[in-house]
Amino acid sequence: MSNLTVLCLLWIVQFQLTNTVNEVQHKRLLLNDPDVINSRLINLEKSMQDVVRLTQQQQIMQSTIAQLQTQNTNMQSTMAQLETKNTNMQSTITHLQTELTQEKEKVSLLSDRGSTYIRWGRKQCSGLHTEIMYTGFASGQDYHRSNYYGGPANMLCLPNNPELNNRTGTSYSFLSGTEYENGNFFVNGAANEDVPCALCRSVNTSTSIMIPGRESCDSGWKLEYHGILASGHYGNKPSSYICLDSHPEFLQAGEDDKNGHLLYATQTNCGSLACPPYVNNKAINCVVCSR
Ligand SMILES: [Ca+2]
Ligand SMILES: [Ca+2]
Repeated sequence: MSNLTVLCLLWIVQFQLTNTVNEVQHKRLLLNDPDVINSRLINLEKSMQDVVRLTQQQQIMQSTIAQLQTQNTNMQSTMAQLETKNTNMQSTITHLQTELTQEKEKVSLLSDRGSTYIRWGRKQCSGLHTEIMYTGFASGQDYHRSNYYGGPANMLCLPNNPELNNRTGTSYSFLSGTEYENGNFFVNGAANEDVPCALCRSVNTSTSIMIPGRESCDSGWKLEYHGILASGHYGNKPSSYICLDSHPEFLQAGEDDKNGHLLYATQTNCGSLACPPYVNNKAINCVVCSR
């Protein structure tokens, strides 16, 4: 080894040692530096603050979770109550549907009911919740036959579309058409005209009555028609009392005076009949009511 080499090696070793000593001295300087310590304290304080903040957030989240769990429990309870209510409502709806069906059946039955009456002197019914069963001819026993005074007293409303019987009668009981006798008392031009009639059905009612002496119906009753009381002549054969419409019509081509069963206006005859309230020798109102 040459001297130069040795010198070089010594220089290198010295250089390394010098560097090492400098490094050590530098590190000691950092550890003892107040700025470094202060910086580290500030960082530590920030970290502590972060920990505190995160802990607070965690507590808030735990509180929120607890509240949500409570709300969830309440909602489940509410859901259970609503399901119970829903079940009850479905039961109620089923019950109401059954009742509705029953009521509809009752209404159907009620709409099917009706009462009937004869409207004397008219070809049609009033049309006020009425339906016509048939229209036809008023009829009764002939007013006179020799000196006999027996036979039927009631009147009939014969339909205008008869189904005829081909057997010959026995000449002991007769049926004739009805004429307005009594001049034009019932209406102008009525003398000797023939009398129509209609069998009417008042729907949604169960009873029809004729009230003599009245021209209106009591509350709750439906007025079908009103008019005056009519019947046969006291010197003729018996005839029933009927309520002749206040605006009577005539049958077509019936103006000829052929007599038959005859209608006269009936009037009051005081005595056994209480006057008042009635008045002697007056025509008598009548009305047909239903309900
Ligand atoms: Ca006639
Ligand atoms: Ca006549």
